Amino acid sequence: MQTAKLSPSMMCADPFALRETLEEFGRGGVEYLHVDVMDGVFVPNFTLGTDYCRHLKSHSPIPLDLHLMIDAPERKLDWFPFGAGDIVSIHVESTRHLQKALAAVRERGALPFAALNPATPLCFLEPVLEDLAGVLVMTVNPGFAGQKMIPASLGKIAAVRQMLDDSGRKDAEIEVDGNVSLENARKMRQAGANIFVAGTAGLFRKDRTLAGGIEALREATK
Ligand code: S6P
Ligand code: MG
Repeated sequence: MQTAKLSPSMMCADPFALRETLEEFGRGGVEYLHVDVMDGVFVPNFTLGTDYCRHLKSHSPIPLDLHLMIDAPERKLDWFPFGAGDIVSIHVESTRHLQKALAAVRERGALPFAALNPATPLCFLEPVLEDLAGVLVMTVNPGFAGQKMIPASLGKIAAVRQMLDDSGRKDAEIEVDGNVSLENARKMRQAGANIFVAGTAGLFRKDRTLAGGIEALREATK
């Protein structure tokens, strides 16, 4: 099983305390900063954009985990700052040129992930198994924080793990995004996930400090 990694969802972070938040993430050794990019077309919301990514890059050494929820991402990759060590997730539903988009991410030295909405079947991954470094399994419908995990997600994570293992891609990672609470994180880990997007359910909570949340998530995903 791959090492468990944390990717805090920056759309859930307090925008007035970003400096302290990034310092805390540095101390906690978080592996990625998850940046939700929404265009109001692919998903019914707008969120973080290219300048925000640039600011994160210049204020923190933590690699970015770009979650592109935008139409035709292959035409927009040049707008974003990413390179070696960063993850870029392309939704299979967002493009007619999935392989091209994944290859373009790889060409820039980053890690191409294919993202699946909850109702998207696994077969979309088959033609691109060699092109991806990982799969992002959405455990809620993308667009908003604070939703409940769709129960079928756990079976889907296990099925993706099986598919990757059976096709000689034991090295490929599985990221999960949506309602990663301590309880769900444990189940997602058991099902085969190893990168956990930490949002309002597990990390950005009033009853826990960020340091406490990181520690609790580490424990839940051991
Ligand atoms: C949702 C987005 C996510 C959320 C995250 C929030 O469209 O892709 O990354 O920010 O899921 O986490 P939570 O714990 O509030 O569901
Ligand atoms: Mg996301």
